[in-house]
Amino acid sequence: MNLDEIRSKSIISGWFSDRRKLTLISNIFGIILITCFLLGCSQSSEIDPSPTPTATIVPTPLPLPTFNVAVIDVMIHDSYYGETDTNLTNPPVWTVPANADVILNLENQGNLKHNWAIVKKDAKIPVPYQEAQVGDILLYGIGMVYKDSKTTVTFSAPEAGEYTVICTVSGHYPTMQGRLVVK
Ligand SMILES: [Cu+2]
Repeated sequence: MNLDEIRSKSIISGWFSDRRKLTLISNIFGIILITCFLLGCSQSSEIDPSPTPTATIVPTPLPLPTFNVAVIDVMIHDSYYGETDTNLTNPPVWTVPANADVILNLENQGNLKHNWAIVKKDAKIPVPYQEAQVGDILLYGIGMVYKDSKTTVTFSAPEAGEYTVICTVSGHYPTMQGRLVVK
């Protein structure tokens, strides 16, 4: 056996040896791949399709706007407020909160014109009251409500206290009156 034969034999045996190593490595790699695939499949089947959120967002409620509205409904007849002609001795009382926005609904079921006016506190009301005297003693007054008509007006409640309300049509006060109580 010459030198070249020895050299080629050792190369061939080395090549066979490398082939075995490669086969062994590829077998191990294949087993690892199959194991990973199986594990991956079994794990993926355990994934919850609807995961529970870890944090709950609680919305902060916005502050609600505050309203201070009062409604007064007044039925008007000739010539008194309410259902009975007893305003002089038993005037109707309408009560509203202080600082309220008052919605005043007036319905005239009479045949004459009437109105609804708040007299200033402690003002002296002439008896009988004449329409031309409108002005000085009045804190707030509406226009006329004519027969078979309705009107709605709004005003801000005056400061706390009790006020006399009159109809300013000549001769209707004192038989046509009421009280506005603000508290
Ligand atoms: Cu009147």
